[in-house]
Amino acid sequence: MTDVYIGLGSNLGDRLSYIQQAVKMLEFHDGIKMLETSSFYETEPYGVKDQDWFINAAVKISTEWTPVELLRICQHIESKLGRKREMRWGPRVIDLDILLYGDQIIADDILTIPHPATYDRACCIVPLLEIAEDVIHPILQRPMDDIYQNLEFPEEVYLYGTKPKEIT
Ligand code: A4P
Ligand code: MG
Repeated sequence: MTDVYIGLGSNLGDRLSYIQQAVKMLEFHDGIKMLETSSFYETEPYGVKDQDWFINAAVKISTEWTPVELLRICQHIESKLGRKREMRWGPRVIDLDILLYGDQIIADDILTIPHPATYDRACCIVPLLEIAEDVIHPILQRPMDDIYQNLEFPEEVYLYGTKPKEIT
């Protein structure tokens, strides 16, 4: 069994419901034990700026599925929830990213683990921090909160429901 962190994001339609449904589908999937769920956050879009804000969250699971098998499970959940693959970094009803898979480092055509978002995206790191405080990033060899403290251009991140009204 390996401890794995998965990041969830949505910025289309009923964002909250998509994230909640995806968490449940992971939780009740064969061979996956749900260990922890982060709070939900509203996050400024990274990459393509001209799109709605996201809701992001992260979960910690324990699993025997290999990284590629887990990717297929995540993609199956995405398509069950109606995700269509369109623009890179563009709007999506649900996105599941394998952020960390134990301390494995993978870089091939199918998978990049740790996920690139774990280096520099506040929208990914803030939820992750809540449930992976003591985790050392396998490539950077630094704890997640140290990575967070040193982000150069962090996107804005608010706990769900606390985003000031003047921010659209
Ligand atoms: N892939 C490689 N490594 C992984 C991994 N660790 N986990 C491959 C999951 N997938 C991985 O993904 C494209 C391909 O990535 C897959 O076929 C898989 O083999 P995708 O989900 O189809 O496409 P995508 O998500 O549009 O592309 P990408 O590059 O993964 O985008 P990101 O990096 O996920 O960014 N802003 C905020 N605030 N919050 C967000 O959640 N998300 C994005 C998407 C942009 N801006 C955002 C957010
Ligand atoms: Mg993705």
